[in-house]
Amino acid sequence: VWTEEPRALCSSLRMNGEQKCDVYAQEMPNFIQHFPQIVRVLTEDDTGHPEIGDVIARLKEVLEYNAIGGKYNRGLTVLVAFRELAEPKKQDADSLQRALTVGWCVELLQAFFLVTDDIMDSSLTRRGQVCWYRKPGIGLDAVNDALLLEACIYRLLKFHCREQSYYLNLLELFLQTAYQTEVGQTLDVITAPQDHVDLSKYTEKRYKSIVKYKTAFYSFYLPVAAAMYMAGIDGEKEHSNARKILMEMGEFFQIQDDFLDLFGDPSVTGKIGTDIQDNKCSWLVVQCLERATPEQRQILQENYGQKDAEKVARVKALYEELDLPAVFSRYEEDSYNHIMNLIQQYAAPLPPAIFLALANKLYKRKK
Ligand code: GPP
Ligand code: MG
Ligand code: MG
Ligand code: MG
Repeated sequence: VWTEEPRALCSSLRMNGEQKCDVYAQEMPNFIQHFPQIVRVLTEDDTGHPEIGDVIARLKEVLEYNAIGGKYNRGLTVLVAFRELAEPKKQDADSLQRALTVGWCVELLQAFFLVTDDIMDSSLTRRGQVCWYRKPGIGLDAVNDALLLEACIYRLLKFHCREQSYYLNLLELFLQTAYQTEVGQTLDVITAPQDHVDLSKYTEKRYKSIVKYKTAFYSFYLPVAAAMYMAGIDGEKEHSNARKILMEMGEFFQIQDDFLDLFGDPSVTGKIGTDIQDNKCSWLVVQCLERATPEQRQILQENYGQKDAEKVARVKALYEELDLPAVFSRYEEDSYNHIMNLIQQYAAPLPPAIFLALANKLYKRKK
């Protein structure tokens, strides 16, 4: 049943109702205010090396265009989880400063992925503005800009965390997560060839592998795991329990993303969908194939994976005939219940509030 709102669960855990539950909103001003310092540290290189002054100016522009304007959920999760996990006496100003920085590192990893993902997906808009690679004068130079964003992660980690006992854990976590995401992006692009439609590849099994790697690790496990390491929690059991919940949230999050790609409002999501045109193994096409008659399958075969707006509209109409929006609503409800069960089962010894606050951000989101 869809009665237990995260808010109700929070109060049942004797948390302070909505106020304590929306820790994300509380941390937001703090998080945003830290950005100028991130830019300052990253552009200080300038002073000793005047010959790269123009590079630094470009980097500043890249950071401001591509790291700002999202929801900051991933970055805020580091901060929220660190506050829940670290003992109060270990939450001094310097430690919080480091948690803010690591949160921004997750946002920079995201910016690096999004700049390149938008090129691969031929997307038009992102976060309510033109994709960076589509800006006049940028084009494929955006590839190098993305590489700069990635390099910034490791420069920040070195600058702020090099002396910390968890430094190596954080480095390995970011490197491994980037690899996993790239594995996922590879699965995503090779399952969506540009020149032909092969409906037999769009299976539930393939779908789950794609989203586990391309989304769940970096969006959910990474920020919580980073906070765990910073709080001194480095046991394999603790990490695998947290991962169990977070990977499931990640799968749900990407299913929502696929649903919103077609049924979301671009003025709210900030991006115009491309999954049908791009021949993607989207949750919608997988659901469609599980329900389609041979005739409907033929319609999909003839209209999927092409730029033509009429063909895209034909696919959307087919999804509506099959009631996929209702299928999604049912799935959302089931997934919510499933995740609440996982939290009860696997949160300990971590406070369930970390996972509940995340779930609170996720369910029924429109962007
Ligand atoms: C989301 O896919 C996955 C990513 C943004 C990871 C990209 C990974 C790289 C290694 C580049 P998506 O294309 O559905 O996202 P969106 O809908 O935001 O474009
Ligand atoms: Mg994309
Ligand atoms: Mg993509
Ligand atoms: Mg998408």
